[in-house]
Amino acid sequence: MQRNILLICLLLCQLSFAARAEDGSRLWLRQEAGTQTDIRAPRHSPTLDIAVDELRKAWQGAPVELVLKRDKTLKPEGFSITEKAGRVVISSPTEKGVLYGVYRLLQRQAERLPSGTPVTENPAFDLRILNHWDNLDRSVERGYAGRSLWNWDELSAPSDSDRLRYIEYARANASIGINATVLNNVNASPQILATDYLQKVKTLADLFRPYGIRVYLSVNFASPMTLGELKTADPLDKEVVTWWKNKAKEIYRLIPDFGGFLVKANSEGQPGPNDFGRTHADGANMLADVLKPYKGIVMWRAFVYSPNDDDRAKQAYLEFVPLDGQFRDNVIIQIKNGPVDFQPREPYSPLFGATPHTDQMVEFQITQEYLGFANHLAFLAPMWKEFLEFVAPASMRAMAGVANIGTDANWCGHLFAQANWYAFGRLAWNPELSSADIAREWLTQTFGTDEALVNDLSRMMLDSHEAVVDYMMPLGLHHIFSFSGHYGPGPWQTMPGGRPDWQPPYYHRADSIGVGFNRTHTGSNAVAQYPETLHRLYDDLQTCPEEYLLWFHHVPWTHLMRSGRTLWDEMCYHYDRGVQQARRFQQVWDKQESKVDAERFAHVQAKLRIQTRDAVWWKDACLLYFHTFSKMPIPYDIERPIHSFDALKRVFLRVGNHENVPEEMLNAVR
Ligand code: BDP
Repeated sequence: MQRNILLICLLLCQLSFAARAEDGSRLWLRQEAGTQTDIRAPRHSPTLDIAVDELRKAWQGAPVELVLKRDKTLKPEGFSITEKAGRVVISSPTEKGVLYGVYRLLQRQAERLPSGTPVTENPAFDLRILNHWDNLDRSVERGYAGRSLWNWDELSAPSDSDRLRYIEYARANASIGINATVLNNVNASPQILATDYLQKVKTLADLFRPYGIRVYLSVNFASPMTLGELKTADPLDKEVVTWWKNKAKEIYRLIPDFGGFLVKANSEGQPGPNDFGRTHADGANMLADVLKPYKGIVMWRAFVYSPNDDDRAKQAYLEFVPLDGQFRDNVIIQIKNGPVDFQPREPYSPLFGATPHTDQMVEFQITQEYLGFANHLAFLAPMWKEFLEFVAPASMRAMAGVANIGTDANWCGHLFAQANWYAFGRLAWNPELSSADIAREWLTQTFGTDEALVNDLSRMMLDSHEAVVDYMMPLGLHHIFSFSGHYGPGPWQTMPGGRPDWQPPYYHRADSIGVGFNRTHTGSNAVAQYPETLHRLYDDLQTCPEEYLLWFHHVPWTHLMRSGRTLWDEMCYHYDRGVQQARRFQQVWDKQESKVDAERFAHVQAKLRIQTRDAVWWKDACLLYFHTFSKMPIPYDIERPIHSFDALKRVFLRVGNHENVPEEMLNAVR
């Protein structure tokens, strides 16, 4: 512990030094030096020592007293900040709560908010958890910010620089209220449960604990076979149960506050209880029983679909609703926000609210798998808030976010992608916050309080998600990415003999009549999975909100939209608007040149150039392709295509089947 405190001091010194390299590594934690006022804590402990250090380092106001006190109005991790007799008092029933209070005080200082205003806060969710999709070879599935933070080879004895990075990670999370992390990919290697890896996991758990962060693991359901050499992983087999029990014992001996397991089962080739003729409930309950004595939980993912059934969007619901009531109380069903897969825009998944006897949690994707990777600026708070308009936070037990963090100096690849990590933490703490509040908080902490800068950039952030939807998949279009990485457009791509639900035409269904997936009562009837009022609203072409139109309906090209335009024209205008927005973001950013340090300025400027080029690529590809069906002209008042359709189609052929190759793809069309 002594060593950790030393390291923390080293970290704080380094940070105050860092004014210096403006590489984005300091995230939103860029406070000026504190004024060394009197800070009092009730005792020494790893967590309270951090709280005191943070204040010593950055607090510039009145003396502070940290108080541990039960209070009927506060949840265990809640806190209050008041001012009494010239002292700021931060009070909470727990040390974690005190630490959260300290970070809030410092955040308010950075925003220049009045220090005298009393603040009382309780987290909306007890569990606010990041999901890392990190592999043991340090690759990151859908990761666009370098390699995995976890240097597994050296985790038994991490170098000082690795330790610092782990501590900074924990600190950043604590500063926004994240209190849990799943370290490894849901496509889990069984190896993570091997004894040598558990020792490494313990190293991280020990470093994160003072920051109030508990560690969880993704587990491979077949681990008893691959790791334990059993003949089966059948959840009802006695030997299998004993294997898991022993594993749990081993884990908790090393990590007494271990949080539990995240499981992707019978999905995209992962093993699961169905392989042994058992249900998802059988599988989840077996693990839940094993973890129960230690107060551990199971987060069981609902992301399941198979190629044989009719409509992929219906499948999670069909699988899980009949199992409602069969799950143990320490199982939470983890459901992606939309029914298909983290698309730029999806209606909410109708599974939410459909299992009243089973706990549910939402899984958001912070990493931008379908939103331009770390190249495009897309502030995701508005997208998550859209989901929260339909699903009441109180109906869920937790919020999970697929992390966008890696070894890049700026952690997230794109400086503005930090805002998505930030927004996830803030919304998991308080889903009532508006996207504008969150943008403003992040901007002032990241770039300072210049009013014009904050206004300009906040507008840009708030418009950015819609812009991406516009130039990629407006009006309810979805999953029309090229196969090779979910980055560029590929609505034309087919793979003879391949799974239809892995091919774009399955989703857009364009033909000479129109475009869109008929999910109404005359089609797959996915609409019937929604509560009655929404069911009726979505089922009717006249009342279906236009942002979901082609999600639910196959619509004639000549259909008249609310604007009075045909569907075809409307689609063209959306694509064009997306491009124009991207161009506008460049202007807005360039205007800040004198207000932002050169390094961060140039970084964002370069990213915005890529984004605009990509937006044009998307617009040209989709309009030229859909034109082959509509045969209608692109309205003459919008930008003409600058690429030929043939050249755009060749991009895929040249790039082949690689992941993460945006630069090559771009070069091919430049
Ligand atoms: C999809 C990703 C894939 C993930 C899968 C999941 O393309 O890499 O493994 O989701 O969530 O979006 O399990």
